[in-house]
Amino acid sequence: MKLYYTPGTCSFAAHLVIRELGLPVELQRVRIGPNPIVVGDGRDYRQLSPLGYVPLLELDDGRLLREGVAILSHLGSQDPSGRIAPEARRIELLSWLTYIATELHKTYSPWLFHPEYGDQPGQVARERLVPRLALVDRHLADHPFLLGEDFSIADAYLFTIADWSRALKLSLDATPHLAAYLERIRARPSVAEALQAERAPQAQAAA
Ligand SMILES: N[C@@H](CCC(=O)N[C@@H](CS)C(=O)NCC(=O)O)C(=O)O
Repeated sequence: MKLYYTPGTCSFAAHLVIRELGLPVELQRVRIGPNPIVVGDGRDYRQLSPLGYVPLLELDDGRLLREGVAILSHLGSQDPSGRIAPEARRIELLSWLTYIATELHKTYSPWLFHPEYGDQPGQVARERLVPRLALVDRHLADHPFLLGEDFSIADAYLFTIADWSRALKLSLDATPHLAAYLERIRARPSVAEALQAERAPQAQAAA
């Protein structure tokens, strides 16, 4: 399969799950923005993703999977142990994925990836994120991961998104459990592997 990704964006969640599961993948870097292109061959990326956003997963049979939550769910179903997306916790998992996608991801991202909007959306994002991250923090006070003992696809997504707090200059002092959780996940070998692969010369060459 091929993952279309952009460093520093939400596509990292899918990449992290791929590394956690040791799945074979070809990385295809995308330059997002007003004229998104596939880095390397310069193709107009909107031919693949009409709104020009990552992630996009191309399966070995050529099918294209769009939308981060769907991609994470597909990848989760590839885990033979079932631990990264446990079927018995399906609704709880869906609840967290939806919360991250709609309450967190889309509160951070318009400002982060569109500096042309100026700073006001960033200020609005910070104010909206404080209570939303506090809810997560209360949950993590009693649980090492969102579903309890095991790392799940929701953790890959939450780590990717909540880590943008640094770029947004949003202090996590008021959410210490979340801050500790992010450091715990950052220490996982999959994070280093994914970061290294995204920085590989082949991925950088035509950037
Ligand atoms: N609904 C999409 C949104 C993905 C998304 O927002 N991707 C951002 C990066 S995190 C992007 O590619 N933005 C490009 C742009 O805003 O031009 C999903 O959940 O997969």
